[in-house]
Amino acid sequence: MSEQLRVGMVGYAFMGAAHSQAWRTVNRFFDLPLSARMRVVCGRSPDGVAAAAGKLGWETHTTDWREVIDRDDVDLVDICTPGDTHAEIALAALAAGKHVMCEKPLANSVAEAREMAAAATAAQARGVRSMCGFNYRRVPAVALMQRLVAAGRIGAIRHVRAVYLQDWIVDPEFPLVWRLRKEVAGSGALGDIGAHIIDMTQFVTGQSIKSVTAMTETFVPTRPLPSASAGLSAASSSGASAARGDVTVDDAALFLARLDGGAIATYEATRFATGRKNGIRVELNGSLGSLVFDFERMNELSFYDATLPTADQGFSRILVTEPDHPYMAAWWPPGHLIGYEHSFTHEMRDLIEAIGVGKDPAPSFTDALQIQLVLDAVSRSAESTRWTDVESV
Ligand code: SOE
Repeated sequence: MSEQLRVGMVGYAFMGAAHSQAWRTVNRFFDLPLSARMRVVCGRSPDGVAAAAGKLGWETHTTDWREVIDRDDVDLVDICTPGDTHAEIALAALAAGKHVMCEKPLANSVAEAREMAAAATAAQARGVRSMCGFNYRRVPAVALMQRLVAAGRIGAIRHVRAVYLQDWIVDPEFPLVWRLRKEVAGSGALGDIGAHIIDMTQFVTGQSIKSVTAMTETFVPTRPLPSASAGLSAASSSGASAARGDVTVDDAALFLARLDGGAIATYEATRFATGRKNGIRVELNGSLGSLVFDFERMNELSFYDATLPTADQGFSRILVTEPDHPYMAAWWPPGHLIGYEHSFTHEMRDLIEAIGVGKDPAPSFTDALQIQLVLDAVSRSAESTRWTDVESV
């Protein structure tokens, strides 16, 4: 039995459940230097957190996140709360010498993200590791895309085309949940889902966004206030009251970008793409070929190899289920598919591996700060209607 990595998690809603299944599963499929132990889960509602502990598999529970950090039997703090609490919890955890896993986006502002990145860098000297949770880069097909680009298989990248499309707030009577309030979520579609495609495209291309020109839109400016029963992420318009409040974030964010390796890019993140539930698509066009990832077919990667004889050319579908595909050797025999939740298991795999061997996991808080700087440039550009440079880390 390997040494333990004792985890305390703060937050137990959607992301908390996703992380919990990853912590539960990871050592059962991957051989790792440390074995995750789910010591304590924290949430604000005493009944809610007690129920979540039982359902998700945590040994104990508490309503006080400071207790999670103070406990001697917690080595890592996993932050799955809304963005307005990330900085305070992460900074306290790092100061206490705990490793930190923090859900994306890292923070609600550049100032907070800078402070978190500086604290994480300082903590590295004490062997304390931290990582930001951009799970989609751990989908095997996305990791394979990165590998093929790095191997030069599509040559010099000219175009990057990325969309993240949802439709869960198309109904104007959908309540004003926390994701629609700037003071809690930081931004709307931009930070929540735009951040994912920023991370995915920078990860697969190895290029960073250096300047943007953007527009954002809020189609429904007021919404019914949620009733107490609506929860943090009410899934429907039931549970709303008659009183309305202001939506203070973007419903959609679109931008053009220049990357530092010469590629030009388009990005679209929206919660108003009616019929698109969680549609993520990333396409790269290079001098030697193209690659396309579509989350609705997440076990596949499309590859157009322009170096083949003309008669043999065409988009081919790689089924990413072979043992020599990223992460796949740990799962099922070839041809057996995996799902959304596996991306989180892979995230914890990489985190545990890094902590166990004493290296820094990626994306680091500094990597996540750079994404925050892109989000900030997009917001500034949408306001000024001008091309805007991304500040340097
Ligand atoms: C809500 O838009 C959300 O849960 C995001 O917060 C996640 O990061 C995304 O993967 C799915 O949608």
